[in-house]
Amino acid sequence: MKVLLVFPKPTDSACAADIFLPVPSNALATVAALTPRNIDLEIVNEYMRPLRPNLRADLVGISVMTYNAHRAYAIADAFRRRGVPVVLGGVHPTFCTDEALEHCDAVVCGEAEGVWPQVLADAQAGRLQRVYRRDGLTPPDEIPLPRWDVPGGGQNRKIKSLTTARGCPVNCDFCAVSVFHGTRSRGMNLDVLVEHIREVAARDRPRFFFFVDDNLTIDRDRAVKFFDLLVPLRLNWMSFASLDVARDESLLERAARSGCRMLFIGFESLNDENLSLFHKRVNRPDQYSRAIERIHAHGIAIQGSFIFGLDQDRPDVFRRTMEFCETNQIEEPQFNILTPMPGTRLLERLRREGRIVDTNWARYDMHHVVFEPLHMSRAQLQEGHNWAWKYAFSPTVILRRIRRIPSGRRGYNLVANFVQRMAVTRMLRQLRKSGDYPQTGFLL
Ligand code: B12
Ligand code: SF4
Repeated sequence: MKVLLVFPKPTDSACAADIFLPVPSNALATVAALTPRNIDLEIVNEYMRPLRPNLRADLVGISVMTYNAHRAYAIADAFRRRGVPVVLGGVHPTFCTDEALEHCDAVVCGEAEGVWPQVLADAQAGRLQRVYRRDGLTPPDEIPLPRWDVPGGGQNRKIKSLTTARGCPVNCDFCAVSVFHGTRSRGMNLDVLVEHIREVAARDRPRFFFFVDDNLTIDRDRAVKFFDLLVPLRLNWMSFASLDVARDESLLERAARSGCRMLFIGFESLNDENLSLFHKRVNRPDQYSRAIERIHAHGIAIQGSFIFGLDQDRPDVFRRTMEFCETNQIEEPQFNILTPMPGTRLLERLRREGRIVDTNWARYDMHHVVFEPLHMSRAQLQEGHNWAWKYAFSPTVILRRIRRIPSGRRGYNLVANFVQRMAVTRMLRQLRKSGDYPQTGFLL
């Protein structure tokens, strides 16, 4: 049996992340690792190479996020017209199962561990069930290392991504991670992981490892052990963390010593009320500046992410956020529009309040307005978001930001910022193309 695994790329995507951080999702490499070795396997990640329409396969598995669901469904429909059975998995079909079932033979809800081998056996026997769902979450020692050796499944040569734990206890209203992967952090065996990292580092010599956990430092003792094990490998790495990492000098010091060069931090908002309303209580805006200073003091750069359109945001939020980023020298600011993703409490609430105005999933990429904000118009929110990106990545502002970075780190950050500028230009062009938002001029 030949199985084809696909990660779809929508042609109209406005995701800036696709250019400045072109890291293929671990999802397919993980599903590949769960596939018995006697099955012929091929991966097509449309971010890496095009999907040939006549590709031969006996079964197709597609990984689906919300913003690429329309592309996933088009691929699924095309294969099914040729009589090839299709299985959909990932976060979107898990929460929109009935919708997904209109385009496929079976849906895998939740994590694929413990389920995928059964799907393959049923497909081989010609008796696929409609829905597969494992009982409970995968125990950490059953989470496999991703298989990047499968034909077509190549990783970004310079950045190797790896999950070390799943689950997040914070459980913010706008995020489905805690619903999907649970509220307890499930850490994989560190000795096995570090051995794997050692092998990959020796073989491929990547510039960076990207630990794609939701929050690498959520379990402090585990993080300490991990960082200490990484020190001899002399790596450069980046990851996601929450701001409480800055309260712990010794953890920061160990992270830096083990090669941490950048932390992706979700500040989300400068407004306390917003953070309580959306249950992101780990963040305390009055402590942001001090926390940033501490992280910077260890030579760690910050990719800081902000959400616009939260219920307490008013039209001055864009300028205030920009001033904050400049004053605090956030090396790589990122701006998202609040987006009610399937599976979140936010979507339930906005539906109840009658505030969802756009149900086209293609626009659920965090760069389009799909709901009615409380204290500004939709046009103001869209334009404010576009302006923030344009302003933050204008050459003058990049150079101003870079000038303040210590000289040792300036070169890398300069390149990263100008690559991001290209991505932002493309994103804004895409947004203009799809734009039904009049220029209000309120920011000018
Ligand atoms: C790392 C990461 C990134 C990285 C790396 C890119 C990438 N594509 O992975 C970066 C920062 C670039 C990124 C960007 C974006 N991301 Co992101 N990202 C993540 C994160 C933190 C981890 C993903 C991961 O590697 N997980 C590990 C793998 C193994 O788990 P998994 O994907 O869930 O796969 C399992 C199951 O879902 C299932 N499965 C998945 N696919 C399939 C397919 C088949 C056939 C089967 C059987 C099973 C199956 O089996 C797997 C093993 O159990 C997740 C949050 C999370 N914890 O999942 C968000 C997440 C996936 N991202 C999200 C979003 C919205 C985005 C962006 C759109 C944000 C933006 N505006 O830029 C972009 C899209 C870019 C892109 N091309 O994908 C959302 C998606 C929500 C949704 N409903 O679609 C998530 C869930 C975060 C959230 N807060 O809700 N992201
Ligand atoms: S936004 Fe971050 S902190 Fe909040 S639940 Fe999602 S992963 Fe956890």
